[in-house]
Amino acid sequence: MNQILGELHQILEQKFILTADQDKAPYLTDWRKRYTGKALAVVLPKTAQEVAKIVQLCAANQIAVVPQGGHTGFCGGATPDDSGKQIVLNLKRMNTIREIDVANQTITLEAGCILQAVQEKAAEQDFLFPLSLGAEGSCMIGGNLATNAGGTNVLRYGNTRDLCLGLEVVTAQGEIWNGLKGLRKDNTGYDLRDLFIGSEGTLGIITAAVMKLYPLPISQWTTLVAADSVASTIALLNLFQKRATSLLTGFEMMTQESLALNEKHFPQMANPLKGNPPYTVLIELSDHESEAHVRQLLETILEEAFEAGLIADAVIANSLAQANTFWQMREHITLAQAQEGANLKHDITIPLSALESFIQETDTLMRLKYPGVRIINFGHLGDGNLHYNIAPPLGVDPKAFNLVNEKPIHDLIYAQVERCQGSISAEHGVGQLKLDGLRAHKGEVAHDLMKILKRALDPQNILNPHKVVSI
Ligand code: FAD
Ligand code: 2HG
Ligand code: ZN
Repeated sequence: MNQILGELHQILEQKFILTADQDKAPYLTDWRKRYTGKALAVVLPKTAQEVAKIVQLCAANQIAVVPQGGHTGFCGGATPDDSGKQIVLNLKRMNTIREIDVANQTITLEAGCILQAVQEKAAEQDFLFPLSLGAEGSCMIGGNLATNAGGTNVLRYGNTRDLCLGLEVVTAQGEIWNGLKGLRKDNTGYDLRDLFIGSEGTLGIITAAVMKLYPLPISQWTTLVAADSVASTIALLNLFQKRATSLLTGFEMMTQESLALNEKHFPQMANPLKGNPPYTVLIELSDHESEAHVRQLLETILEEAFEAGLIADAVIANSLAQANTFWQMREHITLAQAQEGANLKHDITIPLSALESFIQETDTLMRLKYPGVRIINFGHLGDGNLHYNIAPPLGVDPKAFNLVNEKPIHDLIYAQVERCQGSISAEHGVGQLKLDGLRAHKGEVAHDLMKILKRALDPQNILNPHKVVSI
């Protein structure tokens, strides 16, 4: 092992090879504090060439590499195992925006760019980079691509995969694949880019990307509305889809119980809607015409929704600051859950036509089998993506509760997901958290194909082994 560290010094300056426990520690525990691993070293390369040389060295010595961005992932994908033999390769020093191509409406950037910095850079040139999620102040574009992150704008702009036109990737053999063409059409055989996106560092290390940019909307209106049932929220979504079409950029749902937890930990996040409605929906419209045009449209649709009995109350944000407060209320649910203690996350997608039945049946089963359990259900309803998270009954220690109940609760919820033809991972990925459940969920043929791909691209199994699929 000392020999490897010695050879790493031929590639990187000493200060970019972390080996002391206190220096490595921040890179070894995930955001949820669910996983803590050990590492031979944490390395911080600055260029794709350095990444390639590190991978070559690891390949020659059969040492596993765990790629890492902002380490905000929810599935333990960026945390090494506890052998102390793996190398964590964090990309944060690769944070250069290489180019904004105004005519092509693209941005070429390195994997370690922080998402929020990318949004800000794009806005400076009057562009929107639409990927947006609660962790945007610390997650990195390489991590977003590797997890195919979703977030709050998927409804209009798609997930990270849809925003990507090209990639630069270091392969498991330590070669650099330059696929950084910013083309919107390119049917030249297998789509390698799509293979790496969402592969969570198991097939290659993403070092740079070309991403799409969009014109910045000139006006956005955000509203919170109260609904009584899942059926009404879906009917409301369909109404907005019909009347606002592509102007609809956000449609997020929060249950009463989710917002109560928010208010407990962040009293300033109180719901401005009266009477704690069963469902609070955050809706955002974005327009390129005029402020008056979109405001008028919003009011007309809300009126129609009132008349149809779909909503009971609505508050339209009267300033950007108030709109931000509405969004913060939505995004603080994750933080409120973290404050409350460990919880069981279920990041699932259900076809919208089956959503009501899923929630009704699953809520009933959960309350029957686990009396007092708190169902913290919220999410990107416009995408059919629920965060159906479970917290123990009040006063029960979360760790003790999860120790006994984690598996049966996952089994119960995932059985309902299968019944409804949904997905057990909508946007957070698989990592190590869902490794075991994946085979049953994907089916044998799909799972075997995934293993064949992994073996073909990484025959030595050195890239993030035992994440996503085990070979
Ligand atoms: P990491 O956590 O560092 O890594 C994630 C995975 O990608 C790991 O498997 C890692 O090995 C791999 N990886 C990282 N960088 C590379 C690379 N350059 N090349 C190859 N593999 C790599 N996710 C959503 O989808 N939607 C949300 O709305 C959302 N909201 C969140 C809110 C909060 C408060 C938090 C803490 C997280 C949220 N997430 C959300 C989860 C997380 O932010 C995303 O998964 C994000 O894309 C991870 O980026 P990261 O840079 O932190 O990646
Ligand atoms: C969100 O949509 C994130 O806010 C986090 O995906 C979801 O905390 C969660 O489970
Ligand atoms: Zn989410």
